[in-house]
Amino acid sequence: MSVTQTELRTRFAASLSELYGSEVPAYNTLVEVSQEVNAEVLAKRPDAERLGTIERVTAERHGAIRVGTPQELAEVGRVFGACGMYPVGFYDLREAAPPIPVVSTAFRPVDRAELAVNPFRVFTSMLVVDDRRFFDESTENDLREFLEARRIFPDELLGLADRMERDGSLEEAHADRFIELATAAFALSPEPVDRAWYERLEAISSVAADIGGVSSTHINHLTPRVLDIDALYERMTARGVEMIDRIQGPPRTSDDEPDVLLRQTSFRALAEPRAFRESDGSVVRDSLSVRFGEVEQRGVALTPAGRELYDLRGLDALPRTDEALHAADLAYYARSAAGELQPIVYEDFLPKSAAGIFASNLTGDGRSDASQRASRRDASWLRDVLGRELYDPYALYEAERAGD
Ligand code: OOG
Ligand code: NI
Repeated sequence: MSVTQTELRTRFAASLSELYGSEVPAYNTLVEVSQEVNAEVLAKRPDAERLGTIERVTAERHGAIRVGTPQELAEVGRVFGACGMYPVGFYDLREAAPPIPVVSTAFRPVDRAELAVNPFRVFTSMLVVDDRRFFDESTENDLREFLEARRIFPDELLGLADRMERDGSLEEAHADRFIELATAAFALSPEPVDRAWYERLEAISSVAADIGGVSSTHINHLTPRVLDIDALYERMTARGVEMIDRIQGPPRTSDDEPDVLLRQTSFRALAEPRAFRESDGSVVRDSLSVRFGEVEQRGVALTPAGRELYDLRGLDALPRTDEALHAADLAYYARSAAGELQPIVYEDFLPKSAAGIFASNLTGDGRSDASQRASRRDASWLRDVLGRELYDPYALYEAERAGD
């Protein structure tokens, strides 16, 4: 028996979910409460599945990972490529408030049918070590040296990934091995963290320390999808889980109005035990708070015009029915065989919310100097680094609307 890319993605998402649940038990609570809320919405609202079947929504996760070098990013592209997940969109979080020294993309399936079977996606950020607004020359050099000395993905894993992309299938034993190695690559490392180095980076940016201060990478969060994020927020709070102070993204709409884009919230980063190496060489147990539990609710994708209106004037500027959103070309809809409007779900991310989620889980705003030289990073740079096509989210929504 051989394993397809779709099947590999499904197994990889499940395996990461198991790993993350074993590392961050509060994540299991989040998944449990999400499923509770989803079952209730399904029982109560006849249109509960208009943005995806309950099977899809129940399996749906997005992960977030952070890497340090173009080479690591290209390798991430190969590992996810094996799972039928391709880079979509370019996000520059250096422009966010507060600024974060990373640029990002999201790896995800790009076909509707693939998304329907398993919509796993991973928001992937790369540290920009040569951006002088954050890192002076000596920190840049030290970061480069540290990052270039580490290997996140073993050659065996990359070899299996390439074989899967080339052949479109893997033998069962190879697929098992791929899952084992890929999951291990994202586990929290027991390797002691060099305290002085970590703290030097942390003073600049906690995200820089999380990426460049440790010798491996890890999933930062794994996010289930919920059909009523306000209900979830209340229920988590009632269970005694400390949530960040708000839900990011557009405000709640009433039950008969379409949900748009993406709403997200999270429970606060938890103190996790980590080993540290002190300057005298001794190793001590301490903790770091960098990983948190996020949850999301998805709505209809907006067109560029709809998005501009939303970014400038907020949700109130948009009409409140599918028909009006469609007629004004502000959101994407397909037509069912019966001629009904079917919302095309937003499959991507919102940089403002991403920055908000980053910020509410950071220990401090860090330090940056806007008068210093920025380094150029854009979609074409990202495409070159990845050595593969970088999809434009709007082009994907357009094609879907057109029925391509
Ligand atoms: C990524 C933050 C972005 C989201 O859902 O917007 C993100 C990170 O924390 O590394 O995951
Ligand atoms: Ni996230």
